[in-house]
This record gives sequence, structure tokens and C-alpha cells, in this order.
Amino acid sequence: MGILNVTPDSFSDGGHFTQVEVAVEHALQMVSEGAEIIDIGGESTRPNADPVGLEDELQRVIPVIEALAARSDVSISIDTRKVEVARQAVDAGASIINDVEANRQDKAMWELVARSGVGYVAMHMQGQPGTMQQNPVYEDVLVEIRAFFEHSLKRIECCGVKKEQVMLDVGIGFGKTLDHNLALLRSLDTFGCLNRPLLLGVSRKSMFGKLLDVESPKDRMPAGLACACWAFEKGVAVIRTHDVSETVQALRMWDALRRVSTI
Ligand code: 8Y4
Repeated sequence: MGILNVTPDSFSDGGHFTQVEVAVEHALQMVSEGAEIIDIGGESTRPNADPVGLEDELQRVIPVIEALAARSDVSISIDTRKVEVARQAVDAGASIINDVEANRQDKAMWELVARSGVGYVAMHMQGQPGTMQQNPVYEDVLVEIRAFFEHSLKRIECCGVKKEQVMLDVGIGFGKTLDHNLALLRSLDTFGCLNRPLLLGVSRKSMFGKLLDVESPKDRMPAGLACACWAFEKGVAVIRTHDVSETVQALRMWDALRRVSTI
């Protein structure tokens, strides 16, 4: 899964048409590098990011989804917490809803998933983006996230969603300390018992900055590749990444090494 951020700061100032064009070209580049899903997001979930209004978020993501769907058969995932954005994204050609707020109270997002039949990524987050990193506490992070997955699958299925539509994601960095993130990464295989595909997003995240003392997100790619290989070995189905060609190469190599020799 290649990440396509369509927040204004991710573009030079070239006007709306240019911005859509630049975004679509970037998406097509990732497809040519081997991405099978493009995850399009118009709202930053970083702790001190400004909240985005509905109209702004729609204006950012919908034209990009329409233009990409017209030019490629790649699966399009919409990264949004807003049901209305998800609804219009599905109408525009998205086939997956990536929900970092699967801990939501309201059922409307799941009713949309049920009605439309699209895929749904249920990501774990403790708290809310603005405050989630202030003091994350778990009694046992593995037990609690497994319980969250089981509970969420039940609630989602109650809205008419088929289990087969759902992927699960531990949500690295979302209300978790470095130790919580490491514990989850070490034990990714313990979520296999839920019988749903797992998605993992570690690309460029700040846990690498803390653990490895790498200031710039772009310099954290090697750490992300190590985690991608680790996660692949543990059975994770989808890797969410900024660095598609590098990730595809690392995983293809890993796969070749793992294959039982026929000589
Ligand atoms: C540089 C750029 C450093 C971005 C960090 C970041 C996940 C996700 C995000 C994830 C799923 C991010 C939308 C955080 N992370 N969706 N979204 N899983 N399913 N930070 O782990 O990429 S945004």
C-alpha cells in the first residue's frame, strides 16, 4: 500500500489542477513500482496538526480519487475519519476505507461499509490524535489490542459488514509508547488467531527517531524496510509505506530466501 498525502503542505504552490496532477502522477509512479493499493488521505493525524473541515477534505481527496480511478485499476483506499468523505470517496472510485478511528462510537461508518461492500481497515488507536501520545497506558498492550479487535469485529458485523471485508491494524504510534510499539511488532503473529489479514504502517514513523536517533523522516527508510521484512515473516498481508520500490524489492528478496529450494 503506497501512501499518498494530499495535504496542502505536501505540494509546492501550483494551483488546484496542478496539485491533482502531481498527486495522480505520484500515485501512478507508486503503482509502477509495485503498489497494489494507494491510500489517499487529506487530513493529518499528527498531534499538533490543524483539524480539517469537511469541505476542505473533500476538495483535497475527491478530485484525486476520480482522476486516479480514470487512469488506473489500482485499488484505492480512502484514509479518513469522516463518514461523508468516505461515502463520496467510494462513489468516486475508492474500494477500501482506512479508518484510524475504528474506536468510534457512531455506527454510520460501518453502515456505509455494509451498504457499499467495500473493504475496511480497522486500526487501533488509544484516545484521539491530538492527545494520544501524551501518556499512553496499557495494563497489557497485546491483550488489550486483541480484545479491541475481537470487540470491533463483533460491533462491525452487527452493522451488516461481512468479516471478509475487514482488515486489522495495530496502529503503530497511535496512543503507544516506543515500548508498546516494539511489543506489538514482536508479537504480530499473535493476531493471526483472529483470522483476518493484518495491515501494518511503520513507514518513517517517529518510533524510529526515538529508537535509532534519526531526525529526518526520510532517513528512516531502512528501519521501515527491516520492519516490513519482519512483519512479512510474521504473516502481515499489507505494508503501508511511502517507499514502494524499496519495500517491494526487500519483500521480494525475503520471499526468495524463504522459498524452499527445489535443487
Ligand atoms: C512521516 C510521515 C512520519 C507520516 C510519520 C507519518 C497509519 C495509517 C497513518 C497506520 C493505517 C503516519 C493514516 C501516520 N498511519 N493508517 N495512517 N495504519 N491503517 N505518520 O499505521 O504515516 S498516518
